[in-house]
Amino acid sequence: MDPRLAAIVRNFTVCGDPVETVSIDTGHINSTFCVTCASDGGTHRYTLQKINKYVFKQPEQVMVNICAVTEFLRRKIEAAGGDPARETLTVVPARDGKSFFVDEDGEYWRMYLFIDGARTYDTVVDPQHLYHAGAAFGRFQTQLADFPIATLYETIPNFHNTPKRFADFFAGVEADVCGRAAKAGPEIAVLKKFAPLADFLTEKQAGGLLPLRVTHNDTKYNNIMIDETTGLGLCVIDLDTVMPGLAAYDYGDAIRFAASTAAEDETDLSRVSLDMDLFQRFTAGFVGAIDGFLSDKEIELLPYGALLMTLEVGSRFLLDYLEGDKYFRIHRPEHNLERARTQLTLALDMERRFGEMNDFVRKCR
Ligand code: GN1
Ligand code: MG
Repeated sequence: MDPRLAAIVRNFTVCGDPVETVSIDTGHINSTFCVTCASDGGTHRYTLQKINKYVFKQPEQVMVNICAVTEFLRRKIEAAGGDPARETLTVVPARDGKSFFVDEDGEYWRMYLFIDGARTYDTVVDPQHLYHAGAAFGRFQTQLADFPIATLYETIPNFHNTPKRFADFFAGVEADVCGRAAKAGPEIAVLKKFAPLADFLTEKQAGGLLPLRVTHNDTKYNNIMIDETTGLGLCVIDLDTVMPGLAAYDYGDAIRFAASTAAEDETDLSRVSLDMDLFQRFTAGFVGAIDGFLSDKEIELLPYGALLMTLEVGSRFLLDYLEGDKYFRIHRPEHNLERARTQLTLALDMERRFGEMNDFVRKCR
């Protein structure tokens, strides 16, 4: 047991004393550990996270959002006869009553109850999970439909402001601070080709055609816990970026990650395309859960969310590569370039299949 981590754990209102920590390495941003504490009554598990301060400049605001959203969801789940301890995250307060602990280096830590009998997946092992994941992300939006949206902090300003992301990207290409742009010629060309589309949804939001909803904004497949017994989408996790946003972007971010035929960092690009079976399963689950809540226009434009989120994330990976890999955690030197390549390959495939995507969304109504 790492003594430094044990000391951090003891600052939270855990049951017993920490005996084991296991690092969970899947996210690109925060550092996450599963902690086991032992007491006379048995063992208790928790999820401990160090919040990445480079990414989240105001960790306290992140925690205000998370406490408010999980409290709100808890009441909704209870009213529906569900189990709030498993169907939403439960923040374990620090001993001083705060929702986080700041260590002597100024690092912010937070803790959740560990949810037993459920797990996340980085890749799809059972295609049926996709329907349930779609339903769970759709339900998440509907459960938060009457959340007081104006009380939410914008934890990362302009997080899904796609035209700004594109503008920042092209400014980064121009600056080329690490001299890496020459390595990314074809990828830069793809983003140039799609640049006129960048404001397609944000413009409609500004014009009043699309409303802002309380959205998750990071709907990767590994941010949903699947119940090991039922195979249903149990709990939506990673709530750092719950903010006002577009429904289509939550849908689209999930599609770009889960309905790809390959991992986000696959290096053999011939293996990267849109898996229409997985696309259809997720879409059916999502549209089934939000039908009657989202407007016809919001549903009609969902495929644009998939294409634009794929391009946006591609531009972010590539910009981070150009700027020296400061944002996304990397595991090999050109990891962000490789990630960008999969996203842009996938975007080109979505462009080819756009008609099919639209037809299927229409059929789900
Ligand atoms: C990051 O934290 P994680 O790994 O779930 C990122 C998302 C990207 C994603 C790409 C706060 O998500 O926006 O889509 O990587 N989160 C943040 O894999 O920037
Ligand atoms: Mg995240």
